[in-house]
Amino acid sequence: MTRAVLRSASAMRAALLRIVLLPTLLATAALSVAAPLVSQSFNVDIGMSGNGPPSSYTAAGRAGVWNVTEAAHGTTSSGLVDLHGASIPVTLRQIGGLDLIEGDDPATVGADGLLLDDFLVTYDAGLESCVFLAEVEPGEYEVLIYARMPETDVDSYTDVDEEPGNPHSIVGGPWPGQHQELVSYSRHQATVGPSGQLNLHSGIVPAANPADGAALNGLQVLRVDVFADGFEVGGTGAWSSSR
Ligand SMILES: [Ca+2]
Ligand SMILES: [Ca+2]
Ligand SMILES: [Ca+2]
Repeated sequence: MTRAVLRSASAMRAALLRIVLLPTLLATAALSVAAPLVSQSFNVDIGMSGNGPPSSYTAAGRAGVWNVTEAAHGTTSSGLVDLHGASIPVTLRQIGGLDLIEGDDPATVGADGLLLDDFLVTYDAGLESCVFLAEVEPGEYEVLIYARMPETDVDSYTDVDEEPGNPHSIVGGPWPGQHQELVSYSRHQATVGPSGQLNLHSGIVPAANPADGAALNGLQVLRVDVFADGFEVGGTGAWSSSR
């Protein structure tokens, strides 16, 4: 009897403790939801594993950790990290780029070569290399698509579904010694809605010879919303001046 009473008293204390603690726990949960979520800017080198640029490498966007994925046709890559190396829930599904190629342009050296000299290729005018990003935090993004073939007379045709008007860019040409818009990459401004989808493509330029191929070397996804705490300060800043 005594033991039962003791247990009962102990259970009552535990219940009281829960009642006292619960509002605190709820308040903590509310705070963590209200705080800005982890930045969703990230860099992806599409190519051979272990062959990514260093995190000091900016390319045409922002420096930060480079995810590296072979992004084989029909596969979904997960475990991505943001520029700071923190895990993000974003997944990357690739469809259409059937060949992963290591093709060295002697002109691209150092980290530029690590990004550009490995890439997916499509040789089918009706089949682009498509990257379907999911679980992207809704918001405004600047998207850079690296789409340069090592052959300087072959171009690629890029676009982002979530860019208003869905404009297409033609990317290619001799390496100018550094990244240059429409030579090594195209720049897009995209709005990610509640679906969290962000889809980008690199395909054969209309009327070009499909046998020459079109490349997808990598991508940078830069969130341009500015949070109250200044954690995310925007994209490259080139967008507003270039349009
Ligand atoms: Ca090279
Ligand atoms: Ca690489
Ligand atoms: Ca690459």
